[in-house]
Amino acid sequence: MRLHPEVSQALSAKKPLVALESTVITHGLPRPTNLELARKLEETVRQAGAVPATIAILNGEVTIGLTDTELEALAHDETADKASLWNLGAIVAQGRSAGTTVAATTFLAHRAGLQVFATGGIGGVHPHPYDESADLLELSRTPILVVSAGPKSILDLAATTERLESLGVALLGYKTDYLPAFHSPGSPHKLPARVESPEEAAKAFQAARDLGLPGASLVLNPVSQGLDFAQVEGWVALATQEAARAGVQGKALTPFLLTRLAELSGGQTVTVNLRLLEENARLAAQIAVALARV
Ligand code: PSU
Ligand code: MN
Repeated sequence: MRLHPEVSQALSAKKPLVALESTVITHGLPRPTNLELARKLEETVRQAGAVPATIAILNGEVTIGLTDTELEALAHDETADKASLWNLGAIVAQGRSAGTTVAATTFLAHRAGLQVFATGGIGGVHPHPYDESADLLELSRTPILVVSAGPKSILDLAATTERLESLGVALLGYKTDYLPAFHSPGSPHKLPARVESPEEAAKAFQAARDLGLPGASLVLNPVSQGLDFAQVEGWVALATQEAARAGVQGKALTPFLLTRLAELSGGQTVTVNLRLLEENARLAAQIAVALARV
């Protein structure tokens, strides 16, 4: 595991840090938007007073905090894999490069000693039988705070909410009582708790840690200007049918659906995806700053 010098300094000085995932760079967004976004997220975290640490696997090396040159290389690398828990060891052993999913980033960020992580949307339960993201399991056993705009809209939200409850993942609605649905700010699914500020989120996370709860605290941040829930549902239904017809499955499914949603919506889902990623990075940095004071 290689830490960027700025990241190790921040860790020893107990300065606020925010981990960022990289599957969104390698598989979640079109090029060259992916690189612009990756840079923008780091900048957003800095402006809010924290140190960013984008996590990825570079030529077999787990890297916590990429340099700008490394960020650029990863964003251009069309051969980069998508690293989750089931292929992490093999990618490292074989010297390959990969973006890390929420599951892999959660695992690696926690191992490196980081407490706060920002992403766009988490993986969850797909409508396809037995397709459930490893994000859920990893969030159930790693005590880290993750800021997202909810489970991605391509998922079965009711089932994902039930699984999060069963797995004991702490859910905190950020200024909302209902689960945000990634591209849309709301859904009909009621959340068990709500916080009104970064300080309150930091305190809830700290309390869960002090109690020794094994899982993550998921701060659910509704996107400020999102898309209509029913409209997104329509595009998702269409894209899901296409994926089934084309035989797309496994780890290729999420990237396929995100790409099709972008096309079907005339780019609207990408605009919203970028907005929510930035908003989540900002909130995560504010929470990391508050946590450093708790
Ligand atoms: N958030 C985004 N875009 C993405 C992802 C999240 O805005 O591409 C990625 C995350 O890395 C997440 C992954 O862990 O999609 C889920 O993939 P799967 O459903 O195959 O577990
Ligand atoms: Mn899957």
